[in-house]
Amino acid sequence: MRPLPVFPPGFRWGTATASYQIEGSVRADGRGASIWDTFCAEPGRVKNGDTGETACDHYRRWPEDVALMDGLGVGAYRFSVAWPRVQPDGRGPANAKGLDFYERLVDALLERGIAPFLTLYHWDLPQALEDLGGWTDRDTAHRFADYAALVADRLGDRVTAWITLNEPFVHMSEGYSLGSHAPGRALLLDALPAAHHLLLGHGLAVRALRGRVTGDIMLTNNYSPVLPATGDPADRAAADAFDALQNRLFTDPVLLGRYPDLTAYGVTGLPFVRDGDLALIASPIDGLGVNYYSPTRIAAPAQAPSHQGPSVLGEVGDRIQEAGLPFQDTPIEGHPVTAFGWPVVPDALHTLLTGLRDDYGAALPPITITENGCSSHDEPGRPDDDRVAYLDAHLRALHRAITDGVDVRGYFVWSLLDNFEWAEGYSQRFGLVHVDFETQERTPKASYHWLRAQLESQP
Ligand code: IFM
Repeated sequence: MRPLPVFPPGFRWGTATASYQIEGSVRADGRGASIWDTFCAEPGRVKNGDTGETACDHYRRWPEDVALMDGLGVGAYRFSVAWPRVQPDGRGPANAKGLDFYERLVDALLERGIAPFLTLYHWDLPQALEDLGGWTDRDTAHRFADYAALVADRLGDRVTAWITLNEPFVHMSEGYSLGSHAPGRALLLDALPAAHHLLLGHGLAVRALRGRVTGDIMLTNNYSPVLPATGDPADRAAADAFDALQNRLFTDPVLLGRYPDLTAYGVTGLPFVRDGDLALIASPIDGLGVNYYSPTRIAAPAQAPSHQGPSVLGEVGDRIQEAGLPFQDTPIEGHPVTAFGWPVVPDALHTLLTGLRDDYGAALPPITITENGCSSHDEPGRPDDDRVAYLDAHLRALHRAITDGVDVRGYFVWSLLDNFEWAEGYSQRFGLVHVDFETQERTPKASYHWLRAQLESQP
C-alpha cells in the first residue's frame, strides 16, 4: 500500500449515507409516506421494481453500522434525517419517536468519538407536502424551516455540522424537471420555481438554525467541472450554459446573493422571486459541502438525440436534447469508467476546488468534501481494487488542492454501505461495506481495509 500524503491536523475523515437509501422500516414508529415511497410503488420508475422498504435495514441494525464506522477509524459520519419520521405529514408537532431514533444514533456516535454531520433533507419529502405542490409551492420552504427548528430543538447541542439540503440541483433536475427521480414531474424549465423554493427553504432553515445549534451550518451541492467538447465558440457557449445550471444555480444565490445568467435558456426574469428572498438565501453559512464524482463534457446541441457511450447524464442527456435545451453531453474518452459508466477523472477534483476558490474568492466558506466515491461491480470475495484506486487518486488530487491553498476541512466517502441507489435500485454498489440484501449480512470490502490502514498514518 502506498501511503497517502499527510493531511492537515484536524482534517475530518468520514463516510456518508442518506435516510431513504439505508433505513428501511418505512412504516415504523409513525413515519409518514415520502415521495420516494410513492415513486417506488409506481411500475417502471425504479430498476427491477426495487424499493427502499427494507434497504439496509439500518433503522434496526444501526448499532452494527456504528460499530463498522468505529472499526474503520473514521472520526465523522454524515447521515440524513427523514423528514416524514419527524413530521409524518410535513407539518405540525414533532413525532417524538422519529426524533428518538436520531437521538440514539447521535449519542452512540458521540460515545465513540465520531462527529455527527446531519443533513436535514436528502430528497425524501413528505408525500403530504408533494400533494400540495411540493417544492413548486413556496409554502414548502416555510414548512422546511419549521421542520429544521424541530430537529434543532432536539439535537442542536450535539451535532457537529448541519447540512440543510443535499444536492438541490439533482433534486430539482431529476425530480421536477426530467421526472427520473421522485416526485417524477417532468416540468423542464417550469421546474425553476422548485429551485427557488429549495434555495428559499435553505435560507429560512439557516435563520431557524442560528441560535438553536452549536455546530456549523452548511449546504451541500454536487459539482461537475464542465469541459467544452471543442474550442468551437458554440461548444464553449453550451458549456457555459450547462455550467450555469449544474454548478452555479445553487451556489451563486447562496454565496453572491444573485442568480447566474440564464438567458441561454430564454429565461430573462424570475417572477417567483420576491423582495428579500435573495438576502435570506444569502444568509451566511459556515461551510460549503462539495460532492464530486466526475466532470461533464458538453457540446452545442445537435439536431437529433445522439447519446452514444459512457457519459455523466446517460439517457437523461437524450431527454435534455429532445427538450431543446442549449447543450448536449458527450462522452469523455480516455479514462476508466465506473460501473455506472461515469468517467474517473481525479484531476477534475483539483480543477473544481481551485475553480471554486478563484470564482468565489472571499465569499467561499471552508469546504468539506461531503461525498466522493464510485460504484463498482462488487461481489463478496472480489477485492474492489477499482474503488481503492478511485479513492486513492481522488485523495491525492484533494491533497494537491489543499497544498495549493484551498481550505478543505474534511472528506466523506460515499458510501459506508451498499444501498438503494435511487432510480437504479440496488444495481449500483457504492459501499466500503458489502451488503447482502437478502440476508442483510455486512462484509467489509478491500477498500474498507485499505482506508482503515491509511487512516492509521494520518494525524
Ligand atoms: O447515491 C447518491 C447520493 O444520494 C447523492 N449523491 C450521489 C450518490 C451516488 O449517485
